[in-house]
Amino acid sequence: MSRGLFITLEGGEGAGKSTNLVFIRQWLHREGREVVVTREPGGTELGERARDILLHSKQLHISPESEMLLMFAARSEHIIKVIRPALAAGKVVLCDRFTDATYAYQGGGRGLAPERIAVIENWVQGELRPDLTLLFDIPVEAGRERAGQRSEPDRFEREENDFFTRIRKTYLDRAASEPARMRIIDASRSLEQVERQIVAVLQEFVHGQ
Ligand code: T5A
Repeated sequence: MSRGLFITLEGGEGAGKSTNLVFIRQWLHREGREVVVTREPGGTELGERARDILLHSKQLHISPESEMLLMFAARSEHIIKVIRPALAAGKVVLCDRFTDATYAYQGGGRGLAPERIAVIENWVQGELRPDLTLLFDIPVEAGRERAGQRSEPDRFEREENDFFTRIRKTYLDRAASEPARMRIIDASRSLEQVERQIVAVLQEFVHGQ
């Protein structure tokens, strides 16, 4: 049986995570891997309900602390019911956002100290960390323009550019401090060029296992 692999996709708004998730799933399938595609917040019934509160309760003021704890409550359920069982069965878990998003959004964006996030991370996740994280990086304005061409903005998408600039910086700082796990994809390029970068990283990673 293959070893389970935990791959996460991260990045600011409109960076192209959801678009490229399909491409990555297909690539892994061709490599003969069974893939579980999931997302955060979400991935379980509780997680999807928490997602609804977090993204769509536009009139509700949620403190940064409560926002972080709700993300981790959803994550705890997700880890117990979806992520750990799939990894134990030798599958690849491909997750649209995970804890790097908490450091970026609740840490960088909302101003919570990373040390406080780390306490909850260790408590909820134990030793579980992604094996590989693809960080889709794009300048804030360009990402927001792409995202804005779609539907009504959610609770996060209503924030100012400064909020997203801090998020981008936090992501890039984390990638610089963990270059083996977190690989930066230049998401401002054409879809074809983005796919080429993804394949280069996946080939190196999957064939290196
Ligand atoms: N959150 C999440 C936290 O605050 N803390 C946490 O701990 C977690 C887990 C989740 C929100 O929750 C927050 C972060 C988020 O605000 P989400 O829907 O998962 O929300 O995340 P979003 O970033 O809002 O998702 P988006 O759909 O906006 O971004 P994507 O998935 O990165 O972008 P995508 O693929 O939908 O692409 C956007 C548009 O660009 C086009 C696509 O066709 C699409 O129209 N596009 C391109 N166009 C040209 N060239 C390319 N290379 C393109 N790639 C994509």
